[in-house]
Amino acid sequence: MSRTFVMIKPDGVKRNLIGEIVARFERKGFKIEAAKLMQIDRSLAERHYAEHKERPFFGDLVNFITSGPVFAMVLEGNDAVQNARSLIGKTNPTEAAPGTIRGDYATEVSSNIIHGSDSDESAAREIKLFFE
Ligand code: 3AN
Repeated sequence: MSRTFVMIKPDGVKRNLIGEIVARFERKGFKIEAAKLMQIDRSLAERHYAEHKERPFFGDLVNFITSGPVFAMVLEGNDAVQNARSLIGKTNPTEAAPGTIRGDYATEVSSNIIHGSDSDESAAREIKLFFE
């Protein structure tokens, strides 16, 4: 068993998709270890997205993720990082397969509904950032 960090972004919360999305993870077999609705401040946003600091979309990304509440979760399951990313789908919703969360609910990369850690190291870092 391992853990991953998953966060429903402000667009997903505004569209009332929390229940729908949580249900998909539960049906897949994940256990919810922790969860909270919270407002991200700029300092936390900049630390969370530190790896994208030099990218042209960094400012928009920080503005977007701080634009309203997010729903942050720690999920536990087999190969948690990879299994969660399979449910989430590709970063660009245009390329995300139907049946995935981004494939079913999003149309553009700048508001793609949900975040999931991309490695065990990122998961540990992000869980610490949001839940300690
Ligand atoms: P993922 O969230 O699938 O791991 P990353 O880590 O490459 O994808 O990107 C982090 C976030 O940055 C994405 N969830 C998306 O919201 C945003 N993003 C990535 N690429 C772009 C882009 N070309 N234009 C705007 N936003 C982007």
